[in-house]
Amino acid sequence: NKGAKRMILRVNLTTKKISKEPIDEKILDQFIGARGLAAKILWDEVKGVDPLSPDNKLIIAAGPFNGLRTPSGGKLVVAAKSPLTGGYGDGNIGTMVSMHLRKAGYMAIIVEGASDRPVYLYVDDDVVQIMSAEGLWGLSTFETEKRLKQVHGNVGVLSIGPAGENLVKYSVVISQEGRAGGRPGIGAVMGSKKLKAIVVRGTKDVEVKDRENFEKYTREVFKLIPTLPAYSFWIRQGTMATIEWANKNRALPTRNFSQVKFEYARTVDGYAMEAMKISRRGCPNCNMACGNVVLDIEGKESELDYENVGMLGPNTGIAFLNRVAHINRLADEFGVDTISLGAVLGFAMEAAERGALKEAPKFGDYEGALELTKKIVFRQGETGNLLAEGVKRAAEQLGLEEIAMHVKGLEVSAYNCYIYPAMALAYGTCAIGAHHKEAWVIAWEIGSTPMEDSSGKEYVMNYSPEKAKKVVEQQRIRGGMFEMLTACRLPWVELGLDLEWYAKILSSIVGKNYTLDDIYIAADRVYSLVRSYWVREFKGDWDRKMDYPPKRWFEDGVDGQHLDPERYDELLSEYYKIRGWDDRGIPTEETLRKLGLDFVVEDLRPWLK
Ligand code: PTT
Ligand code: SF4
Repeated sequence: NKGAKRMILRVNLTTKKISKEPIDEKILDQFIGARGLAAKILWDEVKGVDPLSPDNKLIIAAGPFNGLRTPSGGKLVVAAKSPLTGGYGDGNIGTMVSMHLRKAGYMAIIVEGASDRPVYLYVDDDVVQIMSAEGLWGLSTFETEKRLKQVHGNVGVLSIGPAGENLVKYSVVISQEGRAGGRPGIGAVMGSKKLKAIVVRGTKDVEVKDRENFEKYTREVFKLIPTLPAYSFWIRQGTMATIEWANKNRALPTRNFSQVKFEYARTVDGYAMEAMKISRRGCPNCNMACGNVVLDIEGKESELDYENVGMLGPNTGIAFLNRVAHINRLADEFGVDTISLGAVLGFAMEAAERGALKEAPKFGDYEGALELTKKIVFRQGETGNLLAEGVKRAAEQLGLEEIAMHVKGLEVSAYNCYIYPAMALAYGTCAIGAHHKEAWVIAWEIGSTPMEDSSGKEYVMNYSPEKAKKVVEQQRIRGGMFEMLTACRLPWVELGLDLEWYAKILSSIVGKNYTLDDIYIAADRVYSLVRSYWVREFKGDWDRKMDYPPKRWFEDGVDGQHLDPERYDELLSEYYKIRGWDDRGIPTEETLRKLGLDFVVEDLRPWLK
């Protein structure tokens, strides 16, 4: 097959203009791909706009690992200015689109403007068309993908469901009935453009500069993965093993994070899942597939992960996996983020308990949670409409900020951090708001840092500067390397695959020698660019409090223990120092120039010290 080019595909849904632009190779040198590319495009092109207006842009960005048979390299970044947070927003999704996009000859798609009628984008190698989606609007993501595959055959599909159509601020993009991406409302950005789906077929060969070494390294890694010691348990439980672990370590979000252990954890943990499991699914090119499929209470398939279950189960007080699995399946069909949905439901339940919200169920009320989920997705009534805005806005309106579990507007994922300052810092400084994806330091924090026992209390952890260092270190790998390549980080996180493999494979693809340190410098560049984006979009309203975890972790507690605000603040200063950011968390001019981000300086000038 002909070689695939590396173009940017630009589609304007207002004017219907479609154009293809060669990618600037210097940008790939500096930013490697995917998240790096998306951050650069957003910086250059999306400035000061309303995230749900036609001026926002949806970026679908691939990296050098995509389109090739790279280990667990079937991931893709979806990004935009976030309607949930108002800052940089992206997500990572396992999908065949990652393969097809590169094989069709594109590194990224930029969708701008907005259509006045529902449409989908169809990319078939060089042929690109905007097609009517009148008959698809209102359908679930599963039905949408099924119909599009009936029409177009062997393609990759990204789609939104009713949540994205109704502009639910935490709606996501779904692919392959159980893969989701774009927690900060990337689904709503598609909805605002009346873009129901993106369908891609690519048939060309993606260039590899050093084919011999590429084949050698990837063959070795694929062979190595099933031999790693953690593999056999991983394919049994996948991320679901974390329920038991988080419960034991007092980190399980329970009843809107007010508790750290769930008395019914056994009914929703990895063993409960194993008893119900009917099959395993995965992302493209993965030989350690972790998508555990069970049947829900209605006998329908549902693919479970730790975050989904932790947030829709313990955090809402709902026991029994078949019920949690049903809400999880609905979330995928509707295209709404399970983490934020679980956080919103838990918040609403506590608000009801406090008498601030009338139409909300009690903790543990499965039927009530189901009904409320539908109200949110379809924005029915005052309560549904309010909760569709996310925890931050709902809490502001109800005067309940002390129980609102979010950072920068993005709901906290499933780690409860009253006694875990490093993990709290990871949430505080994550590039998109409270997500564990950038630095999952809690396992390290529990396993390898000394307990502080001066008060005689067993569970108080320390605030050593090592923790800030560890957060940055993990951000470089997880939020940096894996998001730029794009490849799944789980072979490394869960099985301990040596990171050197990634540098070797990358070098063989691009024909330039990359060390891990080279990749980490690019990661630092992306972090400072993304931080600059937040500062620019928030204008004068930026300060270090934006990097604080939720208030609740400073106030309530585990056996009376909670985070200490002063010591957290010191840890944050340490983090800023390592990053080369000033005491407000803004990159200094020196840091920007050192990282080759000179183009940022003028825009950021009003806020530079
Ligand atoms: C990710 C976030 C996560 S992180 C989970 S479960 W996790 C939730 N999954 C959702 C879902 O499912 N349905 C839904 N409607 N909403 C959901 N929201 C939540 O989204 C996912 C895996 C997992 S399972 C994790 S940790 C790893 N994440 C990776 C990442 O971020 N980057 C990377 N390079 N590799 C990763 N590997 C793992 O991928 P967001 P997926 Mg995801 C159904 O989307 O926005 O990044 O938030 O992609 O293909 O579903 O794989 O215990
Ligand atoms: Fe996808 Fe799981 Fe494989 Fe990662 S380990 S690529 S999330 S199936």
